[in-house]
Amino acid sequence: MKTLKQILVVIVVVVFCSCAKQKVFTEKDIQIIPKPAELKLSEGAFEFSEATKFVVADDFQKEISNVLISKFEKASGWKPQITNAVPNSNYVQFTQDDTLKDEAYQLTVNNDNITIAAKDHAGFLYGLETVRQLLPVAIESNDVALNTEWVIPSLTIKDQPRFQYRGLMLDLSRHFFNSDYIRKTIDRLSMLKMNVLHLHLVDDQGWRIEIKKYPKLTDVGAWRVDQENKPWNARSTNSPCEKGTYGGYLTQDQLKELVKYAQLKNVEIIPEIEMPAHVSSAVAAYPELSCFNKSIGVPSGGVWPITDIYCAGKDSTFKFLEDVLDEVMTIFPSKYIHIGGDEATKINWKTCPHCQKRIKTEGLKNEEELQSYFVKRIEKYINSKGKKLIGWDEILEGGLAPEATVMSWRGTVGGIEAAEQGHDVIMTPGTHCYFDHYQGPQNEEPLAIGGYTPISKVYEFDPVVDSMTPEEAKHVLGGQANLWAEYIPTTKQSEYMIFPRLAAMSEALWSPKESRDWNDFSSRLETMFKRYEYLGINYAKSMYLITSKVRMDLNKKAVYVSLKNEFPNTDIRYVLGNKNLKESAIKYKDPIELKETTIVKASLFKNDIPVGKVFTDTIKFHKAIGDKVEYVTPYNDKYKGAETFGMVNAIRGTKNFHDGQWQAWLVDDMGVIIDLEEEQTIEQVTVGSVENQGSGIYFPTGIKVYVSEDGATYKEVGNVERPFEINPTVELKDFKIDFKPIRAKFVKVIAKNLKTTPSGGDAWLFVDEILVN
Ligand code: TNX
Repeated sequence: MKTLKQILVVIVVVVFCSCAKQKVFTEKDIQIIPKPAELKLSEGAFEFSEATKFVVADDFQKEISNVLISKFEKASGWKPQITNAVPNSNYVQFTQDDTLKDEAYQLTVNNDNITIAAKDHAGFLYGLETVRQLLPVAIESNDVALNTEWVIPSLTIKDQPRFQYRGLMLDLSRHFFNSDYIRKTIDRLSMLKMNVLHLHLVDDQGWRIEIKKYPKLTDVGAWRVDQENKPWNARSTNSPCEKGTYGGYLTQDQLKELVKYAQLKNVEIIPEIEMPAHVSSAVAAYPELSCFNKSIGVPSGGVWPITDIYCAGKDSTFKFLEDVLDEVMTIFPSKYIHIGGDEATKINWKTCPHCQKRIKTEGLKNEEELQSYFVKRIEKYINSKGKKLIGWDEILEGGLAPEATVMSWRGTVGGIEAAEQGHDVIMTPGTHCYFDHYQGPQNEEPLAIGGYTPISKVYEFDPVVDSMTPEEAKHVLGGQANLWAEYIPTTKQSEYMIFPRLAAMSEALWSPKESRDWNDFSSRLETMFKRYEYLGINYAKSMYLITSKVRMDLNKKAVYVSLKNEFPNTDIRYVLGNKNLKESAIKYKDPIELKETTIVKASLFKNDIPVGKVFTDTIKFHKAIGDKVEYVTPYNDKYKGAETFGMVNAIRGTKNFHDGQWQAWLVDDMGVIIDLEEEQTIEQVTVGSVENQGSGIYFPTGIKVYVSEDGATYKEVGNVERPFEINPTVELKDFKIDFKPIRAKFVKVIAKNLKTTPSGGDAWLFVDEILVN
């Protein structure tokens, strides 16, 4: 006979359980990124509680369970326990299933328990990461989240990766990032089931790995003169005598710790030791590594072309590299060593007696083949230690090393060629994988290197190219996002560029191709944003930004403004003039027609509430719209803008000087004559310009305005002067020249070019519009 107390307990438990399980889940509630290969929702749910046990069979399972348990401890206030024995109910269990593929897992959730079946550590880890993403986002909270039910739906998931290589590259050289940040990045990779962290440890601007046999690599090579106040590509050359103070490096102990940590997260760290170019930092430390033993300082910014490279003739260079690689291989157990190989300008090799001798004795045709010899010799060494070599696609030039894996960055062509030759390939084309590119409209984004790779573009990435045969496609191991760090001085900026684009990359590399669906992904992403917020990740909200396209109809003298953003079926609403967006916004459908100077304000709305940043643009009409423009000095062929009417079409250029709106002059001054068609009273001329010193583009140093009634005799009516100033940003500016009202039919504007940049190069002058009023 049961006692009354026992019966009561049973009733309470039943009532309690059935309450918790009242939540009915639909597919929409499941917001996992990357999307699992197969998912079947069933009725019911599992609720985590203080009594939930994690049943583990080994230390790895214990360690990964503890990570989730500590999240419960913080977010729920209670701590599930670990056990080796399977309880009657309410548990999470790991079960071995050797029939599953590498990294695959099967997750079964029912009212009573959860099982994660896998063959390997990775599978167990990913099963648990999926459980984490099934839980309410508050599981990421550092404070107790009250009123949260820790319930996940009953379901079966059968999941496995499409590609075995799913990577992210961090460039630690252009700006240094410490262990702490790398550790966080490893966590974030594994949350997205990414399994490679490629560390770019060597480049011109800093050597970032301790090598005990060559201490100067870090004593000297890890530090540069601080010129962070100047644009990357306008930094001056440092003398070897000047001591560097800006930089840093990772010790071997720190790197070993990271490797160990990454193993727990199924992330393989692949070190990249660049050669033969991108090594100014090493040459600064040991000048004898270069052809002519040239003493140089560690560069503080852009170096182009890269000529201070390793000598390929001296045997001592190879001795040095073998010593370095020996130490590298004791730190990193990875199957691969990346040796760079990109962007070597081989002019020193052409005149270096050692290199020329090598070309002769090895029977090589030219310097390209000498690079190929270099890489093959290093590959032999790496292979002899049981490792494989990866190089950037330049290693194809002059003949590929026999076992090499190619990382294709200049598009997919190199990858295709390597696969045709039967080599393995990792695809990282700049178009889809370069996270140093802009992800939103350039005017709204923090300074970046250039390019435009919004998250929707990353999401389209497919490492397998249509033209490949099935045999070639098998050689495609996967893909990788690269975050080059010339323009990434802080961890905040690094996070901003990586997230949320990494989520798109992870789905492109993990999920079956057939399940790719931008609408679905972008809605799941909003849940991921909430996770990022709890985790303190400075993710970009660029996909909320509105971009505009402006078109001019010269006959109607009307401008048409179209608006869009990256979310599908977006509800964009706008107002014209000074109206309030919240109160008066109208839904955007077709391009907005404007015939006079107007302010356009727009925002994305969600559930009738404006979200994201408000878009504002003023379309300025003026007296010269659509008028004939004659060029005193012709614009440069590379930047024609909108040709003849470009200067007077009311369409403004953006900070992206390739946007097709800019006309440019190299060294020459700008000189134009506008024919107003009939005599008019005018009192102001405005010249729109952009400055991007890193790209050699400078504001005019002065502007003069002349007017004429007959087009023959001109009279100067106004001018401005503007001396050169260092400017680390990209800036748009309207230069206004006011004068006493005057009647005129012709307006001549001369803008002075800086002509010579501070570092002695040719200066560009860019103009998008001349407004006459
Ligand atoms: C090219 S990608 C490089 C890097 C730069 C990057 C900037 C590659 C192998 N080389 O050195 O940082 O462009 O986007």
